[in-house]
Amino acid sequence: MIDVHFWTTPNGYKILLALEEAGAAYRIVPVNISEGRQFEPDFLRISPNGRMPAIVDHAPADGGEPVPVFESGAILIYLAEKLGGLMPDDRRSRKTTLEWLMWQMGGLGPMLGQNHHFSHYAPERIPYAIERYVKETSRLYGVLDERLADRPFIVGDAYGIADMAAYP
Ligand SMILES: N[C@@H](CCC(=O)N[C@@H](CS)C(=O)NCC(=O)O)C(=O)O
Repeated sequence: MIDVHFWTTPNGYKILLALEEAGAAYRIVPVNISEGRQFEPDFLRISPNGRMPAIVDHAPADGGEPVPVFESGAILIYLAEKLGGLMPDDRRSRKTTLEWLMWQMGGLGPMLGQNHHFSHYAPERIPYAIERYVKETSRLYGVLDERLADRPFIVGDAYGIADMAAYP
């Protein structure tokens, strides 16, 4: 059984997409981030950065102690390696999957996060920040559009963890 420490955010949904796609058994452990549950000591032992999602694999492949994993990209790779079928096996396609997963983790996710923050939640309106992140969001969407112009999925012809990271 895999515990998914989850709240209803794009990073959280990445993990549910992977588990559902693989048909894996999992249990949701809610982490209500608007109540600050991500800073509770029990959760910080699993996810030291105080952010969800995180998982705990209670049946790891080596039969040892439960395995905690934090950071959605690391969780997707862990699940792909454990469950199979979520990432291509050949080295070249695997390399491409990791490139696009890192692109999402380092670019698309954080930049859209900043965009939404400055456009919708910031206590004061800062035109420079709004313009910067709206422009960067637009550029990143352009990169993704270009990538998907002639293929159904980000890597090859199979739905995989790069798509699961980018979609939410
Ligand atoms: N790089 C992290 C980002 C996780 C993240 O930002 N999680 C947000 C929700 S989507 C969170 O826990 N926010 C709580 C807070 O900001 O205190 C990942 O991909 O797992």
